[in-house]
Amino acid sequence: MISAERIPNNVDLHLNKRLQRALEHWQPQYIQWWKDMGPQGFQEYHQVYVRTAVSVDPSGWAHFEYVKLPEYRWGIFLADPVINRTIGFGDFEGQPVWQEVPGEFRNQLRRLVVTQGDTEPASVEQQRWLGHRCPSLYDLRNLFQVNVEEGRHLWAMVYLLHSYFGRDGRDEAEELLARQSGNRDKPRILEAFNEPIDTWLDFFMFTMFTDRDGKSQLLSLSESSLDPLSRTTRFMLTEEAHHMFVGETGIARIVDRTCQLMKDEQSGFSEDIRKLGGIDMPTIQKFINLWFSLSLDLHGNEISTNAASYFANGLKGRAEEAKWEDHKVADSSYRLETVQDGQVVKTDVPMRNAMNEVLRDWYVGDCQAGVDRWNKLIERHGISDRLRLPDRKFNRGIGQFADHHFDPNGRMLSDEEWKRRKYEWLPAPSDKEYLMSIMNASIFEPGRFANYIAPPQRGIKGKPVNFEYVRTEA
Ligand code: BYC
Repeated sequence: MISAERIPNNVDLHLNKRLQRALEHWQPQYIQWWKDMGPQGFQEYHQVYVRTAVSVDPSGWAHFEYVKLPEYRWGIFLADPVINRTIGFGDFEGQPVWQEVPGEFRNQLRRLVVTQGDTEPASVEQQRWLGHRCPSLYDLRNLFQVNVEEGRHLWAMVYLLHSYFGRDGRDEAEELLARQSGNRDKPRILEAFNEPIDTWLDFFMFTMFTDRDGKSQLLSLSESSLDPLSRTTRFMLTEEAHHMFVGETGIARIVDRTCQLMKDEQSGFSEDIRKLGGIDMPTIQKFINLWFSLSLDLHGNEISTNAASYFANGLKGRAEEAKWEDHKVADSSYRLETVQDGQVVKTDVPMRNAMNEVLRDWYVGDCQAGVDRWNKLIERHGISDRLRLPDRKFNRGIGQFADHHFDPNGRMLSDEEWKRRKYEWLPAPSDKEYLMSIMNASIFEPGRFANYIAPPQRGIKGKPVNFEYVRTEA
């Protein structure tokens, strides 16, 4: 049933017959998709202590209750309008923002909305088996919270498709449920969203690094001249923050536990940690290398005419556009690395063509701040190991470096050396096997945590750490 009660919203859904009709058709398909492709084994008999957004103000936002996952109330929210908002960058700077899609930019905008929308269900699909290996009820609940919010982000993009893109938009909304992560014939659009997320180390790295690409992209879309896109993505950013919290603190808790085990062992050698059932630092580093490099790819090619045209037309800006001085960026250039004749060289390109790289700069800085916080924790334990981000050229599948190999220091390697050494830097099948062996069962006892991860410092919404965050029905 399509009702404001079932679908919390601030878009006057009760008055909008066209949107109601479109959703009446789409929503049952969505629920079917959620049951088939969402969290496996936790749909029928489990209740999860989740937050549901019921309005955009902080009080409506912090509404917590036990919910059966398929009964979650996925809503449609736009951040409050900015009165007299004008276009903030590009060739139309200073003109009023658009409340409808201009015909000449319809294809480009649809493509951006579809690409953004495609990542949301993809991530739910990637994570659908993790519940069976959860390290605690607290973590299980966080996984499901992230999943239902990714579902809501899909709703946000489907709202835009249904409301602003007519028949094509309705077709695209259906396609978003038809593509599947990792499916050979109908894969998800962006590559990182076809990678398996088999272990909780992958999950925390994904929410740290890939959700942070979500943050960069949503920040840049929230600058858009298309006001409904800007307002929708502005509200999504508030949810994204929680996903990155789950990732960053998840890794911090693993690192914390690893440090404790290193001290208990008194040898201080990370290599001994596996004997104690923990996750050694070199393994943590390999997963950083993997998920950081995959997420760098998500920013697109370093030199991109798509990016230039998105910027010129005001469709997609830079993160925190207001902090820049020049919003037209018509004449400046940007110096970046490329490969020419087998050598890495610095090249100047028109700044508009380098907008993907400019956003990547913002992203790398934000990731580095998180890694610094992990290193402070290790330092507090008095341990000398340090984690780091690999060079941007390492393990790239998209862009200027995709046809070459580099080590994490950015040194170019021959194909032969890469093949021989790649598992020094990336997870090897044996690393995955080890992780699966310590994650082979779920821990459902409130307050208990798997041996490889420390408990969090506090629970959720003032509840204790040993609260029953997921319960089976009485
Ligand atoms: N994989 O000029 P180029 C999130 C394609 S994550 C596969 O380099 P452009 C979330 C590209 O489509 C944020 N293909 O790229 C996180 C193009 O194809 P065509 C998601 C790729 O267009 C966690 C060709 O290569 N949001 O929210 O400047 C959980 C050359 O294009 C990839 C967005 O992505 C790739 N990685 O930039 C849940 C925002 N990269 O035209 C959710 C919307 C490029 O030759 N998307 N290609 O067929 C965009 O702004 C842009 O599409 C991109 C690419 C930044 C992704």
